[in-house]
Amino acid sequence: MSRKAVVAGLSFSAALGFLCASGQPPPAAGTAQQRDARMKWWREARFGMFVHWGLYSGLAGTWEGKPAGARGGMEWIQQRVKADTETYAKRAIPLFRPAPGFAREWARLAKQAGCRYVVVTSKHHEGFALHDSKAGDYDAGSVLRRDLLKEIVEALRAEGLRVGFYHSVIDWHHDQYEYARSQQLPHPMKGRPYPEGRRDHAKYVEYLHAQVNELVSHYGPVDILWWDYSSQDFQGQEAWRAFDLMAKVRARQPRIVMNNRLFRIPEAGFTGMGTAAIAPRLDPRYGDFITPEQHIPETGMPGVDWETCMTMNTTWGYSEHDHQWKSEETLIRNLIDIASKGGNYLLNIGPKGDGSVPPESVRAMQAIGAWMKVNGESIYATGACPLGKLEWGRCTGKRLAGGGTRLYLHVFDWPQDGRLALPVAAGSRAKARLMAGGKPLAVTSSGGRTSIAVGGQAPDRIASVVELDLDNPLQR
Ligand code: FHN
Repeated sequence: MSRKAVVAGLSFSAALGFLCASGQPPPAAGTAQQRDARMKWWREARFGMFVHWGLYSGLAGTWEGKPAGARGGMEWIQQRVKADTETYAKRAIPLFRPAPGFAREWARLAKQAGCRYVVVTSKHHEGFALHDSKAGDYDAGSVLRRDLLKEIVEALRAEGLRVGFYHSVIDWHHDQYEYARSQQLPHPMKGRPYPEGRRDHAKYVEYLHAQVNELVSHYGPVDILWWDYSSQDFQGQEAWRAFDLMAKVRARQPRIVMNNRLFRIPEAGFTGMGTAAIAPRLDPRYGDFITPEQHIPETGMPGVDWETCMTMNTTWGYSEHDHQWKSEETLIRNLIDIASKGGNYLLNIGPKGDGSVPPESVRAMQAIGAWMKVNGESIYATGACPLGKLEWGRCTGKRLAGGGTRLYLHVFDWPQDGRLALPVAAGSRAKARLMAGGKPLAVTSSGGRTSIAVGGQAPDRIASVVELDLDNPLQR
């Protein structure tokens, strides 16, 4: 453990002192109005790009010439092969060779896809940091003499994208991280004695706080901190001094949005350890949004901000063996389904060791972008569908000036008879049009049901959008 790490850590802690001596959750950061103001851009954004990129990307799911697995997270390859950090680093570092300009390719792709924000792994579980850190020596600055995170942030801002850092609190490199304190969190050395004989987790937590301080102090305005992840048996203030960490981050970045993964309790939106173990609740003292992973909740969660994160194949980090790509139809309909339930979609790419993006991911993001170019207004700044379940597709909505409602009807299954049925009375002055091209459509309403004459031909094979303006708030 280098001396500079302790010094860096202490200066950050001293700046704000010890905030939660009792370990009790501090009061929520700000009023509900202040939180709504902070969250406004995030709630309107609806669509972000996740990027998993680290030393594992150069290994590409291969270890000693063989696939380390056919599916699932290859960013976990160190744990899958049970490699100690020295062995892992020796094999992985020579394969991690970011090409000049890699970050501009990511930023252009995210923009082209219609993403409003990008969340990049500043450090994943392997412990290798992408920034030039003074708190340790397992980082891009120390190893590659580059600040890769600076290159990424500059490229994202050049495209007008919001910047998010995914930061792993789990660390498979640090020699003070006490992996034996959790039976549920993964570690390549789990079950084996500490190589050093004993460890002092408090020193790891100082290092964690020091590196996070670097991230929120030296890279300009940071829009999102995406923590990852805690367990029921090791979480929060005990594991990470979580309340202090959040308070320090908010002190440096008052407008930042943070997720719920410094904790793993029901009040923070978790019912257990599985990625689907989500509770539709969140006390703002534990974060700003909850994080369903690799699945879309059945229904929306009124009053709870949520974001589904998802891979395009089955792995977050790049694997040359994983060809189980989701179709463009699935990805576009996922985005629509999530928006119709009032959530955000954080869709992942896993660039290779040189930073290049797998062509399958490029094609998928470009297809989403082509759909969003025509129909993005039906996703951005919309709210959950007020109509309940619809057999033919989904819907999103927004309030119109003057008190009316605009519904965006996303038709997956185009009606054979050319008439789109809605289980609601649209009112006599309702107006409808096709989003693609703007062709006006006839609307008839009777007995609490509405029919829109959409014609025989669907404008889009994946999802066609019909815009329906109602003079007043929806009559159910
Ligand atoms: O273990 C990580 C995993 O590698 C990946 O980063 C996902 C993304 O949400 N988070 C953890 C699993 O929940």
